[in-house]
Amino acid sequence: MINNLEIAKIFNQIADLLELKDENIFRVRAYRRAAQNLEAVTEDVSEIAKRKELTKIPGIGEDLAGKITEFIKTGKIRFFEKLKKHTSSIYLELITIPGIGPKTAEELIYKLKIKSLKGLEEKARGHKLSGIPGLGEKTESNILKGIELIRKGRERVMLGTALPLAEDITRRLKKLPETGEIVICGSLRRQKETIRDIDILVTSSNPRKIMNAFIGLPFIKRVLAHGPTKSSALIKEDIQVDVRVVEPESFGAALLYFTGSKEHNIHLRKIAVKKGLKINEYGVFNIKTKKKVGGKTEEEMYKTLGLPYIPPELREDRGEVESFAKGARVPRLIDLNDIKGDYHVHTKASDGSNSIEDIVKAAIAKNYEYVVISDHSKSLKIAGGLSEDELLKQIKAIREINKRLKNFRVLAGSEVDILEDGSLDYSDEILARLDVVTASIHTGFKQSKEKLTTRITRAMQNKYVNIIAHLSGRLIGERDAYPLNMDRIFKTARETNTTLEINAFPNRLDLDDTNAKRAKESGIMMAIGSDSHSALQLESMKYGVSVARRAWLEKKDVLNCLTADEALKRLKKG
Ligand code: DGT
Ligand code: CA
Ligand code: ZN
Repeated sequence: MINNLEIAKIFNQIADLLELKDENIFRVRAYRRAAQNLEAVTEDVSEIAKRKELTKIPGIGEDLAGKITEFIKTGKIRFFEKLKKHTSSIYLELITIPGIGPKTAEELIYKLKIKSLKGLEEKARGHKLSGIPGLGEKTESNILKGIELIRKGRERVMLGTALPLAEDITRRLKKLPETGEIVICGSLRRQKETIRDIDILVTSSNPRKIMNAFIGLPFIKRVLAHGPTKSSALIKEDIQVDVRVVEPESFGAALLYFTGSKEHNIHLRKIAVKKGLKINEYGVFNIKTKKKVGGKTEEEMYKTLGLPYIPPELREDRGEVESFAKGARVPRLIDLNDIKGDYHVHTKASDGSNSIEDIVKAAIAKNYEYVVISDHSKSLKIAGGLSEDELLKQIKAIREINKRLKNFRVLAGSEVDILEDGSLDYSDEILARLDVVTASIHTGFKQSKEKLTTRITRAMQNKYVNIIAHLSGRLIGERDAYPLNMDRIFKTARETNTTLEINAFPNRLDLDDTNAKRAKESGIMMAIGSDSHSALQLESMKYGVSVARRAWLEKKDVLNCLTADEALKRLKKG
């Protein structure tokens, strides 16, 4: 499945590069449309290619079909490689900075002779960017922030990027007869929103075989260390992967150690010492007798410390150790199987690529019972927002589709823009006809904390608004959260019975884990929305579930775990 998304990404990058070269706008659009349509295809393109049916995908003609075939065969598209070579790397780097477009990048390179991010940073600090059209003092500080974000982004990758790669590696290593247990550890097992490196733990009768197989994987770019039981390598996405083989007798101890977090482990070690025990990656030992008293399983490790099993997502030393040591109940965290519906899906009526019927099919395949269609509202023109008429037509179409469906329901929703003054993009009269009204901010991020907070609380006070989507507006590695008075937001959400969304799109994850936990503690329900723009993206639900788990959420906290009828009842206002 990686193929489709990988190729879509390259097509988008080709579009960017062509745009830089002032290429024919239709050609640019053709690549973008092809990319979006590829993302919407639920079957692996290599399967479609085998049947010679690539040109049946909308927007894919002979030329693009050829490029897809080339990628499947060689892992590369020569046209793309050539384009990249002929575009200077500083150019490519500059346009990734938020606020710098192609024209500004050109000016920076030719007028100011910027040759590196570092050079740009120095000039911005020294206020030397004025004189470049479109670049004032405010932009200088934005550029500095942008550079900082990009630096951070390079050190850490998103969960949604790292997880499929790690799963691909473990899937391949699992095929070896010498592999016993194999588990992804570290921050990835704790499902943190970003990850620095991939840690994998294996038990095996033949460690060397595992090591050789690992460093021989096709996507390994550079081997950093190759030992008898531990190897490290960079994969082609420039992420470091560490694989360790341990004895089955120490597997639990190693799992605990390499899952972390480091802070959680340090806390456990202190508890151990108080009990006359010592723990490390090999097991639990009695300090006096030096005898090993446990280490085969994680459960056993926790038990010897007088603790119940603590799920990896809670191991952040945010109070879990104290609380469970005192006998508090370990929450029964939700998991993907508990999800009965998706609260945030776009269709081709606005900026998505699939029809309602396509989405329904994909949702049924996921065993969902319902899905909320929530296209953009009229003001959001760049995202194809629906006019009142179009929305009313869509609601009617949804009612018709429901007549034909058994055991599945489409709920008519909308992602209504919260305008700059906190009013909504549709009248109450229109909103009243929807099953679920989700409101969110897409413009005017630069308002003050006070203004933004009031804008959102005003939206919550509307009696038709059920959910606030992507509350903070952050885009991981791209845009920070805008400032909000969270106490006021939570208080108003509670008072108005407004649900907060956990947006599951991999670069949003908004609410994040800490805010979702605080929302729960404030008595607020949460709804997970994949924010899908294609049927394939319904997959992102799992990343929303990760956030929910890290926020200690149980079924009772999450709307998706209710049936449609139960959820609609809970969403009622007043
Ligand atoms: P990351 O990679 O920054 O996203 O986060 P982690 O948690 O995966 O950190 P990493 O890869 O440095 O180490 C993996 C685990 O190994 C970590 O969660 C806990 C354990 N570990 C690493 N260094 C230490 C240490 O100095 N002390 C203890 N107790 N544990 C450590
Ligand atoms: Ca790690
Ligand atoms: Zn949105």
